Amino acid sequence: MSSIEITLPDGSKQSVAAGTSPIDIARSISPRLADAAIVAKVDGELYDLTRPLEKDANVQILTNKDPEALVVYRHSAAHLLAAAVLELYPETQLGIGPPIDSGFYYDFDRATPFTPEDLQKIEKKMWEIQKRHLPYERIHTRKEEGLRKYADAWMKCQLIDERAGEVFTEYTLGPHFIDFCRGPHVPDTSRLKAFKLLSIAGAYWKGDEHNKQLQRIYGTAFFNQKDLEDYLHRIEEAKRRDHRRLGKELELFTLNESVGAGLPLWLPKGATVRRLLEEYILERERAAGYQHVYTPHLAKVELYKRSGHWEHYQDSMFPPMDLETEQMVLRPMNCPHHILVFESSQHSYRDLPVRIAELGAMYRYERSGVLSGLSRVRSMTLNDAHIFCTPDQIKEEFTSVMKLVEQAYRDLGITQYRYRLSLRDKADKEKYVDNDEMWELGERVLREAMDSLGLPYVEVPGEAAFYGPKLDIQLADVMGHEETYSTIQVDFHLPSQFDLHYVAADGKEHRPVMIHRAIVSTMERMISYLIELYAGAFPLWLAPMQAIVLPITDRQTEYARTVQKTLDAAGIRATVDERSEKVNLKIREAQLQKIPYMLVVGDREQENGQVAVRNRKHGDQGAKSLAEFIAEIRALIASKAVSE
Ligand code: TSB
Ligand code: ZN
Repeated sequence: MSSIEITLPDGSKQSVAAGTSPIDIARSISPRLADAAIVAKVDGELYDLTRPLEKDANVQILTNKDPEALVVYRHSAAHLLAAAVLELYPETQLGIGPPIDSGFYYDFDRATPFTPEDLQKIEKKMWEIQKRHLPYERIHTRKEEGLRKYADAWMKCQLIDERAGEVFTEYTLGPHFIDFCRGPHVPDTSRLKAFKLLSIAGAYWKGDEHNKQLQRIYGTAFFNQKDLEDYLHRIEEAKRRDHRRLGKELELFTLNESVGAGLPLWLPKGATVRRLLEEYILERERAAGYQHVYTPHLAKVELYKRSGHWEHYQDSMFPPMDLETEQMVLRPMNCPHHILVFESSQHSYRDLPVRIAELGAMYRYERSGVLSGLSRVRSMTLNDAHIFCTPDQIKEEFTSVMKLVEQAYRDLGITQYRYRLSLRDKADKEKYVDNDEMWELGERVLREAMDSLGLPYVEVPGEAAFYGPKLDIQLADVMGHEETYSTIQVDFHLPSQFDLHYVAADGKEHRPVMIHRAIVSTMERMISYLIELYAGAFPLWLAPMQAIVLPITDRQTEYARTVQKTLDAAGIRATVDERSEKVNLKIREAQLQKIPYMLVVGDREQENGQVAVRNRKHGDQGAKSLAEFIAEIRALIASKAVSE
């Protein structure tokens, strides 16, 4: 028998008989490795552990340490799901069943809808099959034979017809299951140690709404029970914190079909939180030397042709409105307007940096599939500013913007974030302005600024703005999904498009640099984050309602109103629950509304000018004079304490 040479990742070589499989090689290295092995990588391609090797190759054994192995593992779990479904409901036809980021799914065509009880039954059957140690067997089938064999299986036939070569591979699992599949898979079902079915949804065949609707069963799988439980816990937590749900429950915002997708309506309580955030950031900016302006939400198309938005950013813009003599367009960014503000007067080097700021409303045509509550919308208000400065002022400006960001995050209680240096994709001449020199300069400036602050960052190509690189600050939600919030962008392009200049010390005209920056992102995105961060229980200083007065009986209603008025006069947002309900019920409801302080007032409190204080987190705090309570809570508000 001929022999072949296997090269292992450490560079060592083995001579083995042709037809040896990766699992044999794993065994020869160590039995432990063979036990932990999930799949192999042969010359860069994923291989079943049992697939014979026919020629010299680089072989790597992947275990539960490799993310690529998890994908294979989940794909195998999807097959296990389908095998269980076929055993229970043999009339079912199979669609596709791939691994996905969060686990796997399988699409089924079956006249009777699956119920949640069916899901339990299927999962039980999966465990039964798992215990049978059934192998995932790879077989080769000729295309014509496949089409004949599967004449009754309409989806499989279509797939084979469209995708199969002369000969294609199939995988079997037990007597009932066989699927058109490229693989690879784990060697047998006993490898699958932790999985769970999660939900049932409708899905169109090939994602096309003109096609038949199938039933999609979602599940997830992990290498061990602990990882699975952590994940399930995170999903529960994500549901509990979901800002779309809490936004409704706490009456913060609403979305209405009559207005349109991605166009939120801020309800009074949400509007209060937003106004507090706006006032907060405006004050910080004012103190940091920003000048605030107001500019219109639309402009002539020509303005965006000049800026480059029309050429590079049109996909994200609403189409223009045709007027009699001109075309207007909703602005997707505020930069061109701020440039015109800068340009409205002459500037000498002594004026620089000029910092033009606005809570700027902007409109982006985000595709309907990506819209989500407040976090990705079509109408939004950005805490925006454009700094016009000399090249040697960039670093200092960058640093003070960073300080503003850090201060704001401290005050908002945001502690988990990552820095991303977002660069252009050099090959993409359509999305990014074509000017190598300018890009290299911008990137260098940002790198230097970050390095001198000693901050860690990851560089990601293809995420820059069309006009320049950005330093983005990324926050993750409970599921680990990251979005950009704060951003600082260096731009040499727009100043030249608008032929901006200032008079320098040498008496000549020089071109300023622009820094685009947003500290707390859009009000929409930041508030979606804060809702989830605090699960709706906003820190005292941001809470739409800070205290609620709860009279025990109608006898104290008058006193309760006086308490509320006194709080109001002290700048504390308070209300009275005047309903003739039991005080315990009122407390429960106030608790659900996540109001930081409940002030219970009965005869005794009324006589002594007191309130019995209950905190939403710590419960009963005892009776206090109203004046004492006010002094305490005002101190907490002023300190922007994030947990009272
Ligand atoms: C900072 N011209 C710059 C500005 O001067 C600009 O608009 N940059 S941006 O395109 O990156 O947008 C700024 C921030 O707005 C993003 O970092 C992101 O946090 C937020 N944002 C962008 N699109 C949306 C959206 N569809 N919904 C909610 N917030 C968004
Ligand atoms: Zn801008």
